[in-house]
Amino acid sequence: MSNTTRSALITGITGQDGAYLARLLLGKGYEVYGLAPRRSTDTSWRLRELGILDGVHMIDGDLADLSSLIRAMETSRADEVYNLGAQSFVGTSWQQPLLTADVDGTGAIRMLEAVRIVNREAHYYQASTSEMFGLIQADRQDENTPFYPRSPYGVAKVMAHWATVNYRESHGMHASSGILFNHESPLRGIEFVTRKVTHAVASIKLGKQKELRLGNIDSKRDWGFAGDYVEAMWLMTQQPSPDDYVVATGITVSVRDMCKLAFAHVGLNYEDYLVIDPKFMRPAEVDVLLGNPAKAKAKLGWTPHTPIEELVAMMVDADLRRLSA
Ligand code: NAP
Ligand code: F7E
Repeated sequence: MSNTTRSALITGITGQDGAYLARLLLGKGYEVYGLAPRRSTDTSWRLRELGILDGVHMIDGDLADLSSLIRAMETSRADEVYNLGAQSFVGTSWQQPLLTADVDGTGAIRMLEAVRIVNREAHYYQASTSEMFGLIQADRQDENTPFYPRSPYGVAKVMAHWATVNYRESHGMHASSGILFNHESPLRGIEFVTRKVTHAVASIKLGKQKELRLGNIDSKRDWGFAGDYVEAMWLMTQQPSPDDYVVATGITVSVRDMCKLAFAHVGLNYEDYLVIDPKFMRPAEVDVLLGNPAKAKAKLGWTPHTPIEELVAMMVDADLRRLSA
């Protein structure tokens, strides 16, 4: 590695955002290291799909294990650390609240400690979330809106967010928190509602599936494209000072309307296939999220480029391609 090549460590590199961020950083000439927990099956399909698996250095490690994070910092000699690793599925957080708290909450503190111990000059990004707003305390949520998390996931992420602020204020670290609203892509996990819908639409269109079972279709989300959102992460670590930023589109759409768009893209009517199944209802719901990204626009110069119609079409087309292959 030359003296001028910057190095980045990404936890959660095998996830949706990790894959897009790795591609972005490789394109900018970074040496990219990815921390990934040991699994019994191959989890690198997203990196493979983006054609970047051979370009990244994979490091065995887990947010539950501080020693592995210290080793990852030493091996990567990272100038920038992006903490994206998490148990990120809200529904599962009620089934595994302690694991979620440990990985998503305490895990962020472990990563911050590893940065502080090995190289406190490294710039740190924390993957915070609109789920922290939960039972919303303002119609449009921004950096000053109080948090009211509604799930064990949201609770754990509030802890990680405040830990990030605290390391900034206590240790003078360049630690930023990106409060990202829902962002999706063809690389989204199939358990999340957008991808569950686009996969089902493709499958129904190809005659492989008859119906789609969902829970609460009246909830509303501010949905953007993950490829746009990783740019905001990078912009945060490039700033002279660390800060917190809301990253969103400023438009909210119901699950029902998102379904309508996805089915309409292949010439079908969602009402002919949708079945409401209480199995997919949550113990406590986040009814509506709507972000105000004014600060990210003004200070980072960041704007989203992908309207929901384009995003849903991209996802349905990708699922059609995969299922036809
Ligand atoms: P994702 O696709 O679920 O990816 C999560 C990543 O974390 C995976 O690579 C996963 O590896 C890894 N991971 C899980 N447990 C771990 C552990 N104990 N130690 C280290 N890594 C672990 O999530 P995403 O959508 O890319 O989201 C990235 C981050 O942004 C997450 O922190 C998420 O909570 C947050 N976020 C996401 C959104 C969104 O809308 N996508 C919005 C706001 C914030 P395995 O696959 O092997 O488990
Ligand atoms: O649910 C409703 C569900 O699981 C969206 C994560 O990336 O974004 C994500 O969390 C909405 C909810 O995402 C089904 O009840 C209805 O109201 O796609 P989701 P999420 O919970 O908003 C935030 C910002 C994160 O940080 C998280 O990591 O859709 N819904 N029926 C359903 N949801 C799912 N998954 N499955 C259904 O059948």
